[in-house]
Amino acid sequence: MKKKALIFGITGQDGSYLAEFLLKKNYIVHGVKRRSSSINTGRLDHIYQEPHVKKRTLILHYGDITDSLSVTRLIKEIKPNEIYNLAAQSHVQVSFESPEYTANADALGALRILEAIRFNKLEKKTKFYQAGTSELFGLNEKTPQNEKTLFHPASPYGVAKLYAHWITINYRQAYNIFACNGILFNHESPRRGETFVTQKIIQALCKIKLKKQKTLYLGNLYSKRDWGHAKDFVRAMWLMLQQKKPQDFVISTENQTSVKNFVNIVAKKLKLKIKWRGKGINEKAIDETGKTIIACHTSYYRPLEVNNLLGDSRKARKQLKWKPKFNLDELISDMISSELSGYY
Ligand code: NAP
Ligand code: G4F
Repeated sequence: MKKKALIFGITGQDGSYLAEFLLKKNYIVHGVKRRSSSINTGRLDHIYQEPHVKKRTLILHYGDITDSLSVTRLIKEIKPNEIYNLAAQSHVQVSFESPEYTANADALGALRILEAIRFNKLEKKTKFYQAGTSELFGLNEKTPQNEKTLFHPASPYGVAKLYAHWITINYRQAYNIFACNGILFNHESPRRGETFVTQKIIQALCKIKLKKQKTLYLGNLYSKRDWGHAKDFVRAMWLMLQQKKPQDFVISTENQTSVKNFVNIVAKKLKLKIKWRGKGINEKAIDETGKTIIACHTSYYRPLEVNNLLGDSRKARKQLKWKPKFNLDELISDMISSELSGYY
């Protein structure tokens, strides 16, 4: 019998790669998509064209993680072997603008799924993956950060994810549900949303190179992130649910770069010669002709910033036998070539 997986957040970056990964492993994949006024399955549509994806192996359902009835009904009907909760309002800056919605989706969303597993008496059958985040470390700048590092979230997003982290542990301990938290550091890809900084930089610098855009506006250039490739990270999610006992794992590349250095690498790959001038909000990059092609703008600064994220993923490397296949250079090349070819 084929295993059944249910992915909340299947239309997102990770959801689409995870769906592909599980289909290749011969799963029947069910996914939850939200009703939206324009089509939101762009990251999935190509899957139906692939020869190994037979009819009825990728099945999409309407639902919403903020709607207990739809969550409970879908879990009751599908009775999945594995549930991946990737659904979230996943933008840190937006969480300062929509804190209550972020809490509802990102914190209570996890609770709704766990409670539905229990309510439908699926504790022994259904394994649960919760999409945790390095944002949990927040203001705790002691690096590298691992499973034992103290959490100090620094945004409504981080605080909501902290609840989801602990409710996952609580249901594991109280009801013996096979429930795992992945504490994933930043991961990107050609499918990354356009308002996250890596994709924003790559898309803008490609357009500037092609003379289709004049200036890229950014916020804090000095925050440091441990950026990996989403394809590597979804493999780790699946591995966590294949272990003998449920545990929590940090997933990271163990390499760190600043936003400014990320810009420099992309510019170099695109053969855009830039020179940095000024400081703080007045810092900018000019091209060979002296034109400003990158500038800072107050609207991209956050009320509170997470400056320093660098993961120590030794536990995952040892127990899951996981390690990333992409390094930063390969990630950036993949994103640039997809952007220039107009295909992801
Ligand atoms: P993403 O591209 O923003 O995808 C989020 C997904 O959640 C989308 O499918 C979105 O649907 C869905 N969603 C949002 N609100 C929902 C709701 N109320 N009901 C149902 N679905 C909803 O995020 P991602 O980068 O793939 O990340 C996946 C998960 O990992 C998220 O939980 C994120 O917080 C977490 N995470 C991400 C990273 C990272 O660096 N990428 C690192 C650590 C943790 P629409 O397509 O309709 O918007
Ligand atoms: O790309 P970002 O928006 O990602 P951030 O805030 O690190 O969050 C991402 O990673 C988390 C894992 O640690 C996930 F949980 C979360 O869901 C999301 O996927 O920003 C990265 C850094 C920040 O320090 C930000 O202040 O880039 C800085 N930045 C500078 N200028 C900018 C910009 N970020 C954005 N989005 N846009 C800018 O113009």
